[in-house]
Amino acid sequence: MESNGRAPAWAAALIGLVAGAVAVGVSLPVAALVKASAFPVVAVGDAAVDLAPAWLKEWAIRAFGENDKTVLLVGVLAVLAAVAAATGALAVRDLRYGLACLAAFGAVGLLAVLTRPGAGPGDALPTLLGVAAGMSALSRLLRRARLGPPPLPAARGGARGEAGTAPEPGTAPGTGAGPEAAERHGVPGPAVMRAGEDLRSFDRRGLLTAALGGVAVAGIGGAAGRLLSGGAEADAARSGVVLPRPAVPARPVPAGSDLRISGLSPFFTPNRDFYRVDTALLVPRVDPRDWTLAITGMVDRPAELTFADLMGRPLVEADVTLCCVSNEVGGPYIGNARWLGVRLADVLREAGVHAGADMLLSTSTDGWTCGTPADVVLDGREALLAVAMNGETLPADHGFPARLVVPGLYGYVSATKWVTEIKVTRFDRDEAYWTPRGWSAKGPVKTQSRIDLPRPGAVLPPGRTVIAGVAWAQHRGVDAVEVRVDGGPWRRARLAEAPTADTWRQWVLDDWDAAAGEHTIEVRATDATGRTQTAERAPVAPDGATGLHAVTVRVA
Ligand SMILES: Nc1nc2c(c(=O)[nH]1)N[C@H]1C(S)=C(S)[C@@H](COP(=O)(O)O)O[C@H]1N2
Ligand SMILES: [Mo]
Repeated sequence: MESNGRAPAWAAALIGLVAGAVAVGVSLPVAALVKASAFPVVAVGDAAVDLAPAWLKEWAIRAFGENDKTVLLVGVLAVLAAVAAATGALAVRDLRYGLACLAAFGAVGLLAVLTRPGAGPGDALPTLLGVAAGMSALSRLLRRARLGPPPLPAARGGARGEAGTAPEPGTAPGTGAGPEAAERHGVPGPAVMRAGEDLRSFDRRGLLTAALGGVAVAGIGGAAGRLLSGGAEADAARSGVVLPRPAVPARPVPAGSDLRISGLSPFFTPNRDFYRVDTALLVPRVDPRDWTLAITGMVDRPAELTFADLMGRPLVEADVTLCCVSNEVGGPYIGNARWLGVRLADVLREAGVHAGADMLLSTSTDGWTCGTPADVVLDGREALLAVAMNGETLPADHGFPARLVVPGLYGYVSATKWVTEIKVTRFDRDEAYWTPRGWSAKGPVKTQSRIDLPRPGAVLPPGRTVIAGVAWAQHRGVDAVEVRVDGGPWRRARLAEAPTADTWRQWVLDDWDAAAGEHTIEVRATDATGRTQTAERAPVAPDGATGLHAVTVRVA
């Protein structure tokens, strides 16, 4: 026991942290039962993603790459922990301050949860129960540490708060305002005073055992949350999917599409290496048995497709290179895959698209939306509702149970993952997620090329050196790639084959005779419409970066 009831700083912080952990731990299983997006911690993170200005998001993507979400979640948890510790510090002064702090934080969580797309009043439950549990834990911890309101000498078993202290949740109001309480606000007798002082001296052991109890509650809550979330069931259902054979197999990949040069991006990007870009803080894990896709809006026959419906239809295979509008010149957010799925145009034609409709507004389980030009999807290209990627059931990261893939458009206007609705509409009536955030409503892919070899900053031996990379102009096709060194003449690289105009093409120049010194290598592509990519630099926003990829190396 320590002296005179003053709490050491660590005890205050511990009390706050454990109370916070109990709040989070209790809200988790409730959210698992209600819905994942009703978990306030993630809702606050999601809201932060949606509210963050475009420049901040671009900075985060540039600074943290695909780890940006982990960084954000860690950030949210760090803020939570700091607030929890502060709550503890306030609570040891006066329980009411601590409770107010928890309530304020609960209000932030509620606001985030209730403003998520598709939120209902029931979504408040995880936050409310979590905050109530946190409040209860806070007062319990204080009491066990003998830092809280002292129990009344007359009523040891049922320790009550001082008059005016917020009642502990779960107790009948009024019990603390009896005659004893009134007495304690008068001039208390010496015996009462002594008893109170004794009880208020810090009980370290009491706090630690209570803290262990709180941690156990939080841990059990977290484990129950995992069990109840159904993520495991969704994963199991995904593993159980048997992919049908394609009714229309992909065009054969010509020999020589993959030059198999070590360090050069392979023609097909393995799923584990495929870039991931989305706004989802936690990857949605959708059980295909609960999933449906609604075709709504300007159609004669609105429809609803189940996963079994999709799998029962003739499936088409197509090789398509997907890239992100946020990809800087030379950046990594591009990959090529073999997709298997239903032709989106068939589904739309069955529904009967109205004349005058020019936009497909697709929505994912997490509320993200995407606007795709209808004419592009209907012009005969292999626009798919994909269920598989590179011979594997769509990975959860890439949109299981189904996603859209449209050759020739950046992902933000075409590639909705975890898609649940396609509304046929008009660009002058509807707006997709990124449009009010500073990105163009339409996003055709710009002709681009990238140097994979040599690596920037490489130190190379003098002599013959391989320069190689990829170039893309989806749905137009790449016709030529040229390379120059130190601003010299442009030289034609050798282009690898490609099955269609919808994928990237590898290229190589293998006779550069590197002399000692520093050299800058640049590349440019020309697409099948005869247009050469511009050297003029443009940032990624609003509709994709331009400029030439340049790599500087040292030969020594
Ligand atoms: N549901 C959902 N789908 C989405 C996004 C998203 O944020 N949410 N981002 C899009 C963007 S910007 C891109 S570039 C592609 C990336 O697909 P990938 O992660 O499978 O590579 O997904 C698209 N589909
Ligand atoms: Mo993107």
